[in-house]
Amino acid sequence: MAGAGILRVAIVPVLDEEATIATTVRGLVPLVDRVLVVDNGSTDRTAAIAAQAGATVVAEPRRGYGRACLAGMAHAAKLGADVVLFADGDGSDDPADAARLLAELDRTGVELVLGVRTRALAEEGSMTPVQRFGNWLAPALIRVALGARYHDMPPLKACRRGALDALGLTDTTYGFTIELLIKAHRARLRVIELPVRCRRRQGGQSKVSGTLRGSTRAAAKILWTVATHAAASRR
Ligand SMILES: Nc1nc2c(ncn2[C@@H]2O[C@H](COP(=O)(O)OP(=O)(O)OP(=O)(O)O)[C@@H](O)[C@H]2O)c(=O)[nH]1
Ligand SMILES: [Mg+2]
Repeated sequence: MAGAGILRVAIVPVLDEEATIATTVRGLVPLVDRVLVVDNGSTDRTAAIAAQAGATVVAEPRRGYGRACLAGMAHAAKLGADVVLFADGDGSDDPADAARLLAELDRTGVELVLGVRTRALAEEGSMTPVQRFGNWLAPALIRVALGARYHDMPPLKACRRGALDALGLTDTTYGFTIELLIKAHRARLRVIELPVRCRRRQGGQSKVSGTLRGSTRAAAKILWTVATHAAASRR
């Protein structure tokens, strides 16, 4: 959808999502001009299936969710994207919500529209209690430390590319989204949160919240990122 000369690009960071990537890509193709699937060294058929479904596959062999997002942003910049949309590759985001986020960005002219996963709209079993707690805790901490008012660490987010690039994001792993929220707050970007559905992953294996190793590493990185920025703001 190349509306009004605005170039929209979706960025989907993936690691071994062969079961879900085709549906994810097909859901996004009608919404944007280009779907970038950033393949983080998958050992399954994710890359081939994504390409077949209509995505441009960007290879980023250095592991890390943030590294994949940053590689997607660099590619989007080369394409001259005006708007970027981040979505997960496991089918947990509803394309109808992605469309609403993009429409809200257009309608309001703000820099960032976040999809907040609300309990009322969440599919049964789509988030573990630990994940729910973490997604509440991190925004609560940055509210106390920095006065930033967010209600989730959203995988689904629509951003103006220029404003996003100007934030100078650097986190290469699971601190990426919280760093984005913190820096957007400090840069006084205009942010809108919209309630979105959260579905169960549509297949494949969880890498983050469904495993002890993934959740522990993500939680440690998120807390460390919050603490670092909170300490910097007091200097
Ligand atoms: N590029 C990259 N992507 C990753 C990595 N780990 C996870 N992902 C992707 O990030 C997204 C979120 O990971 P998930 O495993 O779904 O994490 P989650 O949503 O907490 O857990 P689920 O409950 O299983 O959905 C998916 O698209 C993954 O493929 C990684 O190390 N590198
Ligand atoms: Mg997921």
